[in-house]
Amino acid sequence: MFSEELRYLLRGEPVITVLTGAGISAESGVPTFRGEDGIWKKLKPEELANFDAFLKNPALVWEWYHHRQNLIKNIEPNRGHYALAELETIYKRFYLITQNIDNLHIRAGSKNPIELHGNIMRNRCIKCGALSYEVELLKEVSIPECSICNGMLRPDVVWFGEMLPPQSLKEANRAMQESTIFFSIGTSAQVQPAASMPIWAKNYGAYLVEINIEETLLTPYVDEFIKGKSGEILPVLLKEITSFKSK
Ligand code: BV8
Repeated sequence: MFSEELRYLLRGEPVITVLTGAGISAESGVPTFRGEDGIWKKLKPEELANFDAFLKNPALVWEWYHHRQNLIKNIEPNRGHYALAELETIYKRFYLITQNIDNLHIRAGSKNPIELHGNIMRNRCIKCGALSYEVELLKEVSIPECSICNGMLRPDVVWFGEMLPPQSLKEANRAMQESTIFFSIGTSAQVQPAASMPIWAKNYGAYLVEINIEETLLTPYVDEFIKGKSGEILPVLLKEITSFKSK
């Protein structure tokens, strides 16, 4: 399943960066965006996942996020998330960059994922900027308000047309420049700037591996494409690594 080249690099002291997308959470039951049951099949992102839509109809946008928060509350990380959390204990230099807002990497034990697009379990006041975590408390409120200044709360996620958090971008840039192996896992590689990160890492010299159930826009550029479900492939990768690391 894995090339000799990849095994050789993993046996050494690589700097590993992993970029994940919605595909890594699919086996937990979180709908992806472009799959058969994809979120964007039913809803148009421009109608919901952008600030203008929010200002126009905050209650509708909140209804969508409350729905997604409720869905995510009832599901568990899968073996792919846990394998990545385990890998970061084996390799000293390991970066996890995620496009996902579902909080599943943190729940699986990943220590400090670089959350490019924020986290659905955190809210932010559009007036004073205060962050709040009492998502559960606010579930029934159609437009939650800030407990500090009574301003309107929004989900602390990055919408289309919004800049990514500067600190996350800074950490992601460092990971791209330093990585010797870059894994792109469960992403259709269509949303910028995340979609360009594997290419930048490869241009900086990383060995680029893609894990996906189907080819993507990125596939022509990767050094190694491993077809399959991340929840099945990552535990096998972890097992191989622990076997030669223990020798
Ligand atoms: C930005 C959070 C600078 C919210 C998300 C015009 C004006 C303004 C901007 C743009 C513009 N034109 C283009 C842009 C840039 C825009 C963009 O890229 N648009 C795209 C659609 C063309 N990007 C932005 O706006 C970004 N900001 O550029 O700022 C700027 C600012 C102003 C003006 C100009 C520039 C911000 C983008 C962030 C948007 N927020 N999420 C929320 O979720 O509610 S995006 C959201 O969609 C996700 O976070 C993720 O990034 C993306 C979905 O992609 P994937 O994760 O890849 O999921 P997808 O379903 O597509 O694919 C799943 C994959 O998994 C598939 O390949 C499938 O085969 C695979 N899979 C399935 N099951 C498995 C599996 N693989 C393995 N195992 C399995 N079991």
